Amino acid sequence: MEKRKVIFSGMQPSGSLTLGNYLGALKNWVSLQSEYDSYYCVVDMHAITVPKEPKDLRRNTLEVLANYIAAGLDPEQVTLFIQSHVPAHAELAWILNCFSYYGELSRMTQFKDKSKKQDSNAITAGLFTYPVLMAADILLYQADLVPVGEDQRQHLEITRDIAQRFNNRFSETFTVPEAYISKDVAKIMSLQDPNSKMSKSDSNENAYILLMDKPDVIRRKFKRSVTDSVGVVNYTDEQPGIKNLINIYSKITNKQPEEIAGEYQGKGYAELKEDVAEVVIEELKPIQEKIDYLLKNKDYLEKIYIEGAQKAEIAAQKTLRKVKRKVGFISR
Ligand code: AQP
Repeated sequence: MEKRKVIFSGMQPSGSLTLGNYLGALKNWVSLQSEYDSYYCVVDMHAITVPKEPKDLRRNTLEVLANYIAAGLDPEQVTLFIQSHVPAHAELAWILNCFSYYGELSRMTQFKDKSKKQDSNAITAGLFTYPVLMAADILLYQADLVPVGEDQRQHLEITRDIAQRFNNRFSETFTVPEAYISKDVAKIMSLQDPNSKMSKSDSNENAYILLMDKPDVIRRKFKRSVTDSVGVVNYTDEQPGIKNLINIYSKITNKQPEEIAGEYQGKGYAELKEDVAEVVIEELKPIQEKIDYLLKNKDYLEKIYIEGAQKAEIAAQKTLRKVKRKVGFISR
């Protein structure tokens, strides 16, 4: 029997998941789960690269796991686990740090964006080497495909570079992974600044919709979303706020963006905002019911992440042993 291809991806519990995380990545994960051997991780070690309250991290970690399952990931089919439960991630990251360069890490857009938001004395080495930890996450499982949003493309490129460099220096060790980015609308933008992406760690909570937001909150956030003064609904880069609303509508209803724009000719922005809010509320309703249920059943979540880590550990150790041998570490 032909070996199934491997998928790895993860999200940071740097907050609760947003509509951007869901439409840009999680929905894809769900649609791929039956075809691939899949590992989906809650990357808590990435979440401490910027300051994070321990109690929030604990809460968000379980929330993200619950969000994964509620959105449709089936723990019977995929391996769901928490990154810090599999120490091989940290071990491989250290080794790969020694095969990654200051120059290439300095060029990472996410590092530049996130470090701008911190006091320069508060930018951690962890934030700088974040892409190396991400490379370790992916390469440990010999992933063929990594389903992510468009914003992560650059991190996937550096992962491929590091893998190729290691393979060339020693011998074939890592599978060189491909990014799997859904072709239609891979990036959802902030509702307050449609030129930057929607992020769960945005300091302005009106900038994002959380999967757990109540209907009234969703309506209010869309109502306040930043648009423009043109006054006509067009699907164009000149009107990024309106374009983003249409993209959200399109991603959920599967209607073409141009068709949606056509339906709003002669109508105001308020109507578009209200309708987008309603389709989002409908889409999230069954997910929210499931999240509520899961968060009240912590024993079940615990069972999932313990079993998931046991399975992940086996695959991760296999790669790590090979890597350690190749770099010249003595086994005990
Ligand atoms: N706005 C977005 N549109 C499309 N896809 C998105 N993703 C994130 N934001 C959008 C995708 O979701 C996954 C989550 O990745 P992550 O949690 O590891 O980090 P991130 O990309 O940095 O996500 P956030 O929400 O912006 O987190 P913070 O605020 O902590 O930085 C990835 O697949 C990403 O592409």
